[in-house]
Formats: sequence, C-alpha cells, structure tokens
Amino acid sequence: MERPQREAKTFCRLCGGHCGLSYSFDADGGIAKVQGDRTNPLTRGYACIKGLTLHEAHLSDRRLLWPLKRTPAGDFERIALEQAYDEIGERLRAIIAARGPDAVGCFRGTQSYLNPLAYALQPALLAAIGSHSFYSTMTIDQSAKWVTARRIGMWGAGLDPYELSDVFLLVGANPLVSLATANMAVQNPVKSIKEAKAAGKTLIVIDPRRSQTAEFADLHVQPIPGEDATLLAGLLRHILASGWEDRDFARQYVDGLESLRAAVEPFTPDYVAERTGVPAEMLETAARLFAEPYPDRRKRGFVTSGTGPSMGRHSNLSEHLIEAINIVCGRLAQPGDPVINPGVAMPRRPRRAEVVPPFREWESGWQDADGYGTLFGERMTATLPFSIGRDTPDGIHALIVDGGNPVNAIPESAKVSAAFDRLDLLVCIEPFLNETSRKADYILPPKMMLERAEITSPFLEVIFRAPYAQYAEAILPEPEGAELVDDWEVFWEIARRLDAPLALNGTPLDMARKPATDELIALLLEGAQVDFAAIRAAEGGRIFDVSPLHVEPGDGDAKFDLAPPDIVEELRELRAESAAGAFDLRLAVRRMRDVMNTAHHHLPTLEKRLTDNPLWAHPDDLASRGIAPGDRVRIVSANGAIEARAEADATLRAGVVSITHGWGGGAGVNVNALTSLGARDPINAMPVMTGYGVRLEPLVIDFDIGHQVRRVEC
Ligand SMILES: Nc1nc2c(c(=O)[nH]1)N[C@H]1C(S)=C(S)[C@@H](COP(=O)(O)OP(=O)(O)OC[C@H]3O[C@@H](n4cnc5c(=O)[nH]c(N)nc54)[C@H](O)[C@@H]3O)O[C@H]1N2
Ligand SMILES: Nc1nc2c(c(=O)[nH]1)N[C@H]1C(S)=C(S)[C@@H](COP(=O)(O)OP(=O)(O)OC[C@H]3O[C@@H](n4cnc5c(=O)[nH]c(N)nc54)[C@H](O)[C@@H]3O)O[C@H]1N2
Ligand code: SF4
Ligand SMILES: [Mo]
Repeated sequence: MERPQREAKTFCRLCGGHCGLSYSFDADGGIAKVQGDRTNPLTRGYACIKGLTLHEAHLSDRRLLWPLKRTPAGDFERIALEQAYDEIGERLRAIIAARGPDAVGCFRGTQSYLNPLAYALQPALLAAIGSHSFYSTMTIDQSAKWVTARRIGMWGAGLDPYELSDVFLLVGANPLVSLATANMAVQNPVKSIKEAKAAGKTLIVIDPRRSQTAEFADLHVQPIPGEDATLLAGLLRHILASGWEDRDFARQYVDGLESLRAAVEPFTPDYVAERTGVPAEMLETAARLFAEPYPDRRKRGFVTSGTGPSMGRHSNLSEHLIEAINIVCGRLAQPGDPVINPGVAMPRRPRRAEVVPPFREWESGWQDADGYGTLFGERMTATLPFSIGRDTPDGIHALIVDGGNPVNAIPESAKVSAAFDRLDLLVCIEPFLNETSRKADYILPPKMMLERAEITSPFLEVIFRAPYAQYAEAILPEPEGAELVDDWEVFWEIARRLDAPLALNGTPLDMARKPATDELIALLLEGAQVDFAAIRAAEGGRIFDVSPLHVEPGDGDAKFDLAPPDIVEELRELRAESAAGAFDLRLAVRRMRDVMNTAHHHLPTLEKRLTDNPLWAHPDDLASRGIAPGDRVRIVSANGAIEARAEADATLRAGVVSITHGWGGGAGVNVNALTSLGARDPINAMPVMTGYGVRLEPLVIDFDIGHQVRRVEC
C-alpha cells in the first residue's frame, strides 16, 4: 500500500464530543483515510459517523460557495462579498434609524457554539448597536437550567465532581448518543461509562425508553414522558420523608426547605405511580440508591438532566426539583475538593463553596411588549415568531442567523415560517440551502470547520473533565473559486459599516484594520492559564499541566431559595391538573446518532444509512392498531398531523412513540408541525416538545378480497 503523503490532526466541532480526528492525504491531496485520533488524550480514538464524514459536507455538490442575494423573482444570484456587506450595512442602518436598535436581532444556532470567535462577536455586534435582541437555541432546549440557576441560586463551586461521585441520576439524557450531559464525562462516552461502572459507580436513568445509556444503568426507571415534575416531586418527598437530607448543609445554605417539604407532600408514591406509571417500590429504590447516606462517609453524586425534562410540561419546575434534590442532599462541591478542570484557555478563577444569590433578571430587566424578559442576556426564541414584523419597540425586522436553521427547529413550523417571511432583512451565515436560508435576503457561506483555524472554545471548556485544549489549523483548502467568510468576519464587517466598534475579551478592536483570525484568538486568550502559543504548539490537543486548584471556603451568607412562591404555586397546579387527555399515546423526543439536528442529512454516506426519520413505537402498540413495521402512518396531535414510516422499537415504554426532530428539509418529516407555540412558559417561553398526546392512524389498510389480502395506501 502506498504510504500517505501527509497526515494532519484536527477535531470535530459538530457536537460537544470534540472528537480528535486524524486525516491521511494521498499524493494528490485527496483524503485517503479519516479516523478518530487514538493519541488524543481526552477523546481517545472515539468518533462517530458524523465526524468521520465531515469532509463530505465540505466536498458536497450542494454546498454554497459564494455569497448569494435574493432577486425580486425569489431566486438567488451571486453577489460580490464586499457589495453584500455594503448593502446589508445600508439596510441595517435604515432599519435602526426607523425602528431603533432592538429591531435588529441575531440567532445563534448549534454550529456557531464551538466557533469561539463567532460566539463572542455575534453578541458583541448587538451590544455595539445597543440591541437586546439576541436569541439562541438555548431557549428552545435546556434553558430550564438557566431559569433554575437564577431562581434557586447557584453554587460557586458547582455540583459534586464526577470523579468523586458514587452515584449519577440521569433524567431524560442520553450521553451515549448526544455527548451533551452536564457534569458527566461525555468525551468518548462509551469508554467513560464503562470506566465509571468498573469503578463501582451507580447509574440510575429516568427515561421512557431503554436508551443506549439506560442499557448501562443499575436502575432504569421508565416513566410516561412529560411527567418528570410529578416523578421528581415524589422522589424529593420520599427523600425528605426518609430523613436523607443533609441537615447541616440545609441549615447553613437553604431557605424554604419546610415550605418545599409541604408543597411536595401531596405527591405520595401511589399518586406518583398512577400518574407516571412508575411503581412505588421503584421510586423508593431510586431515592434510596441516590440519597440514602452511607454510614461511614459522605455519599457523593448528582442528579443531572438532558432535553427530556426540559422539553416537557412544567419544564422549569422539573429542573427546579432536580436542583432541589442536589441541594437538600448537599451534593455540591465542598471546600478542599479538587477542581478537576481549572481551565486552560480561560483565566484562572477561584471556586468558592457559597451560594450566588437568586436574581430574577426576567422580572427586573428589559421586557418585550408581551412582558417576556431576558435570561442570561438573551431574548426567548419561542417569542421570536410573535415579535417579527410588529410595530412595538421590541419588534424584530432584521435577523442575522449563524449556524442554525430556526425555521425547522422552532416549534409550530407553519407559524415560524410565516413570521420569517415578514422580516425586512434576513442574513444567513450558512453553507447550505435549508428552510431558513431559502428565505434569506443574503446568504454568506462560511468556511467549514476543516477549512478554518480554530481553538477549543474557552467559553465551553468547563465541559472537559481535564484541563484540555486543542488548536487546529485549517487542513483542507477552500474549494476552488469559492468566496467564503469566516463567521466572525461578518460581524466585524457589519459593525464597521454601522460605525459600531466591537470589543473582544474586554479589548476594543481596531475597526480600521481587519485582524487575522489568529490575532483574534490570541486576544481571546489574553489572561489564559496556558499561552496561546503553547496550545497552538501542542498538535492534536493536550491535557495541560495547570497548577492544581481546590474549592475554597466561601464567605457569603447567601442562601438557596428552594420554595419561591411561583414554584409552590406551580406544584399546587400540577397536583390539581388532570393528566388524562384526548390522545392515547405520548410522543417523546429523541436524537439519532447519525445526524445532528437539521444538518448534513444529505451527505452520501448518511443517505445510504438513513432514509428518513421513522416513527418508533412499541411493537404491541403497532400490532394493536393493525400497523406493520414499514407501513406509513399519520401522527396526529392537537396542533397538526404528519406522516412517517412506522418502525417497531421494543425499548420504548408501551404507550409512547418517538420521532426525531430536524428532518423534513429534504427527506423525512418535520415533527414541529405537531408542536405548538400556544402554551409557552411565562418565564422563558419554553414550548412543549415532549410528552404531548398523539394518536396514530394507519395509512395502509388491508382489503380482504376473497382469499387475497391487498395492502392499499390511503
Ligand atoms: N420538536 C423538536 N424541535 C427541536 C428539538 C427537539 O428535540 N424536538 N431540539 C431543539 C434543540 S435542542 C436545538 S439545539 C435546535 C437546533 O436548532 P438549530 O441550531 O437552528 O439547528 P441545526 O440543525 O443544529 O443548525 C445547524 C446549521 O448550521 C449549518 N452549518 C453546518 N456547518 C456549518 C459551519 O461550519 N458554519 C456555519 N455557520 N453553519 C454551519 C447547518 O447546515 C445547519 O443549517 O432544535 C430544537 N428543535
Ligand atoms: N447524535 C446527535 N447528538 C446530538 C444532537 C443530535 O441531533 N444528534 N443534538 C445535540 C443537541 S442540540 C442537544 S440539546 C443534545 C441533547 O442531548 P440529550 O438531551 O441527551 O438528547 P437525547 O439523546 O435526545 O436524549 C434525551 C432522552 O430523553 C428521553 N426522553 C424523552 N422525553 C422524555 C421525558 O418526558 N422525560 C424523560 N425523563 N426522558 C425523556 C429520550 O428517550 C432520550 O433518551 O444533544 C446534542 N448531541
Ligand atoms: S459529531 Fe461525532 S465525531 Fe463529532 S464531536 Fe460529536 S461525537 Fe465526536
Ligand atoms: Mo440543543
């Protein structure tokens, strides 16, 4: 075999896995081989099919290679990049002059989270023009965590460290597929979970489906989806009734324990069993495994969650109860605990064992015309379709989308699509035509990740369970004849045209001279614990030898607010409501390993592996409805109907069906035709995306003609 001419290392940034990749190129510069980088100390050779086929996205014949402008006829024509910037700048200027800066919004999609310069400069542009209108996927995802952090308070030192933990309770999270679960070791998830089990750690998984992660669980609790708040209230009640709370911790750091105890009192094991389908003994076992103290030493470990509870009804209450369980059990990092990852690219900061007090910014700060405020400086994405085009001061008239496809991703697609049509100006930084970019006035196609120099994001490096960083050079040239942007450049170019100077890492940028990407990375890393030069030199990523850090005792006397009035009231409402609905099945969210949300479904390798997003249902639920695997079915919710191919899945709880979002742009179907923006949470406008009622209607019926049975598509 010919020896490869060149090898290069990089890392995948599609999801939080950050998998180290190693590429071999042949003499012509063609890609000879791609594999997970076995020498990468953090990701240890792991990579999924999405990472291993990244180059197909770069080489795709559907890729957009130069800036496009919509024509009056509705199609696109090429436009020179500078001309596009000039026109965008001019139109933004006019919109700001007529309507004020809040009329200009930005939307951060998943593919700009791990691009740290875009991550920093997109909100910097809005700050520079004075707009509040920053949106991201977070508020249609797990912003229940943000609401809870603000409402209950935060612990300055974080949860019990993963490494010191005896037990993990995962609620609606599947790190083996999603590599996204807070506080868990998600890099190389298969190896990590096996190591945790080998070390004797206990894993409890609450999931209506026997997920890939639940396969490893010591206890799998399989509830009806959408009922997490009830289940968690019951769990907390049992913990308190058994006296398993950490009383010393509560005395020092907790307000409202007795009110919360009273508020969860009606969630008896029998009530919870009836409503969630989880037998009382199983709930008690889960509570015992998690919370019963050891006789001889402190039990450690935490409850953590994914999209399951945060997309169901009462999502903010569910997350509040999750943190309340951690708090009453004292499962927070203690003085003297090691800080496993003190950080690399971020400045060093002490971790203190103290409460950062609650702070309801959505009540005290800026609010839109419907009374929705902001959360960690962001407006709520599910309010965007209502704000677009309206004449109130918060109305959105121009939007810049980076690395996202909100028209597909936001619930109630028809409403979202119609709203986006009302925009005066839509700019997408996007390599493909999708449901959103098709509506754009300007599409600015970006360099894709193998073509750009990048560093693991300082903003998100805390997810690594080691002081790790990686810098990757561009390893593929841009396609011949292409005119592409680095995402950050768009924000810089627009800011310059609006005379709105940007700042990065606290330093004003020189707006007269365009910086190089590496200059900006260097600026971003000013104050870092490891020099940019050292990170850049450590090809393929390194766990750095940063000096050890330990949790310090705190000095504040702030307390967690376990039972604010709105939480007590929501618990009362929850207990009073009737769970029964007009539908006989519940739909649960779930992700597929081979695709990332709406992206890259059309790549050749993925098209061979996946044709669509099937409707998964328990075999008994299919059989009892006369549906055979492979049949097409209509899925009907209170808000709409879609059609999909049925697939039997015995890992689901009976009575639960499941289908992945993000499809329907080409193949498959968009689940967000079933969801609704009607019942949004009053704080973060979170819609309900899991656990809602549906029914199935067969689209194939059997005709019995004499002795022949014919299957006919309706
Ligand atoms: N019903 C339902 N709806 C959901 C969910 C659900 O579970 N159920 N999940 C929700 C969640 S958690 C999320 S995060 C959202 C996702 O919402 P979005 O972030 O809006 O959707 P993505 O498909 O992740 O968007 C990524 C986009 O980036 C583009 N892209 C790829 N590479 C690059 C690049 O190098 N640079 C740039 N600039 N762009 C690139 C892709 O082509 C794609 O269009 O969807 C939400 N919607
Ligand atoms: N392969 C792949 N990885 C991804 C993504 C992707 O699209 N594909 N998307 C990325 C994004 S944007 C995100 S936000 C993360 C999400 O990361 P996760 O939240 O871990 O996402 P899932 O893998 O869908 O796992 C959610 C689990 O919740 C369960 N569930 C559904 N409804 C309920 C419920 O009502 N209650 C409970 N308790 N459980 C429920 C589902 O059965 C599923 O196993 O993943 C990221 N990683
Ligand atoms: S998409 Fe796959 S290869 Fe890429 S970081 Fe995530 S798990 Fe790793
Ligand atoms: Mo997400």
